[in-house]
Amino acid sequence: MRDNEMKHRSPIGAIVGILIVAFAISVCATVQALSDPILHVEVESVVTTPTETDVTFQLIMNATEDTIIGFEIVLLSSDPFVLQFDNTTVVDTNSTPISGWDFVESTIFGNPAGYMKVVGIQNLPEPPGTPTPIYASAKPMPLFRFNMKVFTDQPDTLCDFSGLVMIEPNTTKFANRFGENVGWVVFYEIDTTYYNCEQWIGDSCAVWIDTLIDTIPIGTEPDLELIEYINGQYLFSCHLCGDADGSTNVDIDDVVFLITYIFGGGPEPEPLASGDADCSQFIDIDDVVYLISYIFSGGPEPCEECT
Ligand SMILES: [Ca+2]
Ligand SMILES: [Ca+2]
Repeated sequence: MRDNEMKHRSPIGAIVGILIVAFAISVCATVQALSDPILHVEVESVVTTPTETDVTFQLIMNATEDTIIGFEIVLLSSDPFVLQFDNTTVVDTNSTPISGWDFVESTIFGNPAGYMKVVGIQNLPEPPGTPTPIYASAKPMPLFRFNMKVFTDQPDTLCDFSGLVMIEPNTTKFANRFGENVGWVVFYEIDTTYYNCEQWIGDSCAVWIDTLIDTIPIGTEPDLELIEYINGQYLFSCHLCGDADGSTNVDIDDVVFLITYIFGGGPEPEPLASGDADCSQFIDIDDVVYLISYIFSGGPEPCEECT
């Protein structure tokens, strides 16, 4: 039976050529776009002081629909002349991966070092079921920590200076246990040069039907509907939280200053955030109570990230 035989139809094939189409997966992506992202990747923000020469960041991830067993993340500094990557201290403070990854390495590049690539892989243990680091869950998990070096011999110039540690989406990938990129769209090449022959006459086909579509993956790119990237911010703060009067220490004078500001129309703290002793983002009576507790009753110290 030759009716079902497939044969190359070169004349039409040459005319039709090859169509490049984002195919099939786009249907899936359309459905997914209506739901929440399946990956959240975040560089946590850091508030530090201008005299700090090493700043440690943590990168965390929340995978809601798939188990992640590998990643390749490219980070970049918005101000590499101030804050540069330092690959000698990538991963945890003990030089071990936070989440039990089998292998993590980092590479810095750029001059000054404004880029860093970190690669981690995890071999699933046998038999399956043994705990692995990044199961799909609603719980954010740390992937690794990394240090950045501060380059300046004039710390005072960094007062209230802020910048970003950004995630480069187009080169950052997360792999699941099947070796697939999570949150990426696959683009296919559709080859229409092959057809079925319905009726043969001798060695020639009289009637061609039913295009056979041969699909070949030709590329991928991140689907930002599926992955949420959150950049980290660093801020060099020159004020002490709770030091409402700017005296460089925290004492009863700050309580008086805050009470006068809140209730008596007195001057506001400079900068305003220095009056936010509990880092609630507001300055109110709670900060007064917080400071009184700290000064007189052994309560917790003023917070560190009043911005
Ligand atoms: Ca003070
Ligand atoms: Ca407050």
